[in-house]
Amino acid sequence: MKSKLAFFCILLATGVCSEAATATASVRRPNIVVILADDQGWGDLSVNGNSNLSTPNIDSLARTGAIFDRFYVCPVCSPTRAEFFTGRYHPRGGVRGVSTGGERLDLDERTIGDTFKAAGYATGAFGKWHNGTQWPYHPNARGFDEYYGFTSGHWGSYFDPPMDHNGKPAKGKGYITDDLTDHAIQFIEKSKDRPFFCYVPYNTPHSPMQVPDRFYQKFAKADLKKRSHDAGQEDLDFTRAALAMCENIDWNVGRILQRLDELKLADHTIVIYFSDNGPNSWRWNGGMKGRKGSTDEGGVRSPFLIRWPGRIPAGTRVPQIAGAIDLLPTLADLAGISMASQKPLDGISLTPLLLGKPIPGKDAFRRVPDSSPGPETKVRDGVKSVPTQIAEGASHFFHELPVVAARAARRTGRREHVAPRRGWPPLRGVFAEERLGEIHARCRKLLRSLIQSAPGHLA
Ligand SMILES: [Ca+2]
Repeated sequence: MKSKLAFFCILLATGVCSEAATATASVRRPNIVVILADDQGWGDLSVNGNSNLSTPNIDSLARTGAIFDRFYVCPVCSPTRAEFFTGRYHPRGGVRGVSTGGERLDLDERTIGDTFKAAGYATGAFGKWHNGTQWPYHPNARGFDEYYGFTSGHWGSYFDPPMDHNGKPAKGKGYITDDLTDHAIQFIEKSKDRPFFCYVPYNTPHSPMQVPDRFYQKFAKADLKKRSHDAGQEDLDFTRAALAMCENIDWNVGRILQRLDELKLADHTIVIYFSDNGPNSWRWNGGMKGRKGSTDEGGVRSPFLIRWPGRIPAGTRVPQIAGAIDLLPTLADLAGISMASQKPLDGISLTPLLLGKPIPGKDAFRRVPDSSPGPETKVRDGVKSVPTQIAEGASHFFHELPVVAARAARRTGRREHVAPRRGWPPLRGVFAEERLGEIHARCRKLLRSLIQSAPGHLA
């Protein structure tokens, strides 16, 4: 009897083991490739209507996956990257600018690299980092096993430049985006037998406007049909170089997609493409007001394309508003993994939109880092949900809070002043901290009261 029981147990155990093995095999996580351009505007792609250039490889992501009409990022580099990394508005993580330490992401924040690394992914980043240079802000300390690129906000030369390879000096080879792509492809090749997260933050068409001749030749004397809505402000030579750099990016995106095909990884890989802010010059951008550095539409609206063959229906067009804060929750959701951070998120998973289902009230909240409140502060679309979010505890919106609170009060017909008209900002020193706390407490109290008394306005 004992031997029969033992035999049964062995069979059971074997069955359980094989089931577990099957389950493991069947739930293989998708690979992720995130390609981020630097200073490329919404209008710098042929898929968005720019007939000055041709970007067939990037455009193909829309044809074989989804394209978003209204995807929002920040007006400048580091804040967008911080929001992509954390799924949280950039001030929460201490990112308030692009230099003098304002670009550093607080060390108690966990990045998207941390999340995917904790889930067993091989993680690599290849390009411009711009969220802190020295350890422990270095990419290798923020969830990325491998890093090749430069950690500052811009670089002086794009041909054979000095580079950082896992914290050690290295010599770049050839044109920088080609070199970054070579390293990204090598990472994909060596990681192909396990799930990988490959982040490719290109540093073009950010200045200096250097591009290989073979890409520039097409534009050197080109008669550009699509011009900035204010043609007098456009520097055509700058535009020509930017367009050539965008075609170079497209060529490199094509190399990545082709290698995924050759390795038979395309069907198991989610590919994302977006930019970190609006265009870095006046050039055609769909007639939108504003450019890089501005919270106007042209400064913060980015291309966004995502492909996952067989999962996201080909040719999907998403009209709803979305932003870089949504990418961490979206990718974690699509991959079926948990997030490394327990901090509250500002972004939400876009999975329902990608699968053709609507999601309720979505907002985007944008400001220029280090700017004063007032005309620069923009709250679009789901404006209703922003006061709720702030009332519930976001404490970093120092300057915006009184603006948002007063605006919310006006919408419900109440005239309330929550901050002094003069002396705000700046408030400095210990006294200022006390005043900030007092003012914020008043704002939160007002917002909570508005939410309770007028839920239709502030749901
Ligand atoms: Ca940028």
